[in-house]
Amino acid sequence: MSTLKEKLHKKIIEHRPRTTKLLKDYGDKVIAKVTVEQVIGGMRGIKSLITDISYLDPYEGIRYRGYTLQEVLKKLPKAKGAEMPYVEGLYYLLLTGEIPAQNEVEDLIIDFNNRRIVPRYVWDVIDSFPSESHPMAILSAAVMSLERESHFNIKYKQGMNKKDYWNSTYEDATNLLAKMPLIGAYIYNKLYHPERGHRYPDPSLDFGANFAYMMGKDKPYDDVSRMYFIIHADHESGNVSAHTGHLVASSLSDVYYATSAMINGLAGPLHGLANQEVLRWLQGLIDLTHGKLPSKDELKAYVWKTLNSGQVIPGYGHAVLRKTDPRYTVQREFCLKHLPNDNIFKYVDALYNVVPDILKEHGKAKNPWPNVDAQSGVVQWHYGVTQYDFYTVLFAIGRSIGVLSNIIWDRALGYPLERPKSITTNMLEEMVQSKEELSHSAH
Ligand code: CMX
Repeated sequence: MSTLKEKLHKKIIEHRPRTTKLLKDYGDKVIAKVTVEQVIGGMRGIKSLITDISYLDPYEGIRYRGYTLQEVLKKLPKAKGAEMPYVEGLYYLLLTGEIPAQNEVEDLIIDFNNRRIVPRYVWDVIDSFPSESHPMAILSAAVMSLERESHFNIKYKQGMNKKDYWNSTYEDATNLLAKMPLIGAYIYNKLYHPERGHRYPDPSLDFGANFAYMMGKDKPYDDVSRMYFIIHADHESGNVSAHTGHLVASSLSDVYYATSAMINGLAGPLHGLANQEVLRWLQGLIDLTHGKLPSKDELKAYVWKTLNSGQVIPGYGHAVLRKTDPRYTVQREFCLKHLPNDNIFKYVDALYNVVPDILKEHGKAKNPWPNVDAQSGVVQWHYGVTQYDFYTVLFAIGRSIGVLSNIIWDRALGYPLERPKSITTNMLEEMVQSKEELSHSAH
């Protein structure tokens, strides 16, 4: 057993009695109430999911296993001369709650490298996609095609004990995660740089550096990739991609089905696709102003025009956050250090100074502050990844780290099939109306 898997096993054994006790001793204790607004309004804020991998505070932002993003970036081991930590170290942290030592991450990098071989049929599936297909549709199908490799399915058919579900799920999850950057880079090269042919991975490189190598990018794109995958990894359980992954896996569908489904959820413009929408929206503004940074009044007019035409401002607002997203701030700090004079960065920064006040005046969005997607495309564009349709694939590679970690723990703690109850509009009306109103409406 690898060091990580051994440690994980120990943590699972330690954790199980906590879940058992909660269920046995406090199973019927009420911890929250549900309002009509929440039922109609997409279940906002209903405390009905459990995860220890990450927690999202509305005012502070995300914490991974109790660590803020700044702490994660500071504490996780790094390659020599690197600014950003190894992505493999984050997987270790999310699974165990512990910051790994340098040698533990190095072991894991070797383990990941051994799992990188992608069957040829995956390339065939990608190659067979018709032109103009969206990279997220291709990614989802490529992951789905790998389903036949599932260890979980083989073991399940052989009659596996429930207590062992986590073990083959760990194997499936780590196998898939190791392959995700290769699949992403292959899609990129096929769609936008077919002249490059098939680039093979470099076994001497870690997750982020190998991705940069396969994308044909020099330093500091290795750090850009590490930063990108780490900050997008998890955002607790209720967001569309994480929740979809969890929901699908709860029926004991294997991680290939669950990850493909989470990719499909991430591909919507209100969620992960917003990073592509931000760049599309920014390009509209840049074209309008012929690349010359507009005045504050011109910016305001552009923002109002978008709002008045009934569209959302991409990259702003959030279902949970009520302040500037720390994932935005991490990327902004990277931009200030590495690309302070980048023209698009200047546009993004200028918008930061006008959009929140406008959204407040507009009076609809509960959170007028920027989210992760407002900033992420700018970094990619600066380093030559200008094909913004591809940005959500990068998000998906990162998000798979958190979703897969969660699924392993879901299996370890025996979380059941997810199955909430729905009601009809008639039932809801009856629940809220007083007896008098009911008899009145009956006449
Ligand atoms: N621009 C304009 N209107 C916005 C807005 C924005 N950026 N954010 C919210 N609103 C509007 C909503 O559309 C909603 O309008 P209606 O009452 O007409 O339906 C109203 O304000 C209230 O919405 P909310 O409760 O503040 O936000 P939700 O929880 O419903 O939605 C989100 C959250 C992210 C979908 C929304 O803020 C949005 O559409 N933002 C722009 C898209 C975006 O950046 N998405 C990426 C989020 C991060 C991620 O998942 O990657």
